[in-house]
Amino acid sequence: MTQTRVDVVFPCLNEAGALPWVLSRLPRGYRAIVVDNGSTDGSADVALEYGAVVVHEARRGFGAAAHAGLLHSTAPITAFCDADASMDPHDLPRLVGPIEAGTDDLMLGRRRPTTRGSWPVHAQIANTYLSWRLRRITGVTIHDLGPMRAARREALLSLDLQDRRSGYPLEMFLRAADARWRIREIDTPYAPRVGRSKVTGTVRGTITAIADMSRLLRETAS
Ligand SMILES: Nc1nc2c(ncn2[C@@H]2O[C@H](COP(=O)(O)OP(=O)(O)O)[C@@H](O)[C@H]2O)c(=O)[nH]1
Ligand SMILES: [Mg+2]
Repeated sequence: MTQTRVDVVFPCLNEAGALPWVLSRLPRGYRAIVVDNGSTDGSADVALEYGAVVVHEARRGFGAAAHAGLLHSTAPITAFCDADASMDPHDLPRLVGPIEAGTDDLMLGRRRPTTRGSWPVHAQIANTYLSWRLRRITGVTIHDLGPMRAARREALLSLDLQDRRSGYPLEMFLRAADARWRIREIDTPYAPRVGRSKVTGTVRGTITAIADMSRLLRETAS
């Protein structure tokens, strides 16, 4: 049996249509941990069928799911990826390589839309503005705060992340920058998702994301 070098956490809320493609594209030595947040479309069964470990998280929220996945991971490196087929797990080794080599501590995938429909314009503008603020606050050169990431599991746990909603990716970045981690982003293709968006494609999701991130930024600035 191949040893698991990397656990890949997939927060999942009703992604049954996307999971077969996503899970069949995991590189060898990578194990999928699908964190199901009460899906009603059979996502958990599909995930099991495609060989993933399934974790059930009762508490709703992207951060609750992502963190539950981190707590369940056991491999030296934990990666994160959306379960909506917008990002390709084949790209993960380019993020994981520098972590395994010890040349970087947190690798981020900068989303590069493959077609015009990949990314709602309001989300792109919000991300560009957020990244500009983060460059000013932290001095780290980033242009996107995307969901595809990789870092060492124990290092991630030591950040003691508290957010359990949409601020989780931002809090991870801020705590890591604060701890003087070597943070680097590389380009990753971003395709139109399969199925319906839960966050930036909905008014409610967008408002929650802005509220969560603004609070974290206020706390950091003060
Ligand atoms: N477990 C869990 N996953 C979520 C939740 N909200 C979104 N997701 C998942 O997080 C990922 C990103 O959400 P998505 O709807 O694609 O957001 P978008 O990319 O901003 O449109 C997807 O894999 C979703 O299934 C949630 O509340 N709980
Ligand atoms: Mg998405």
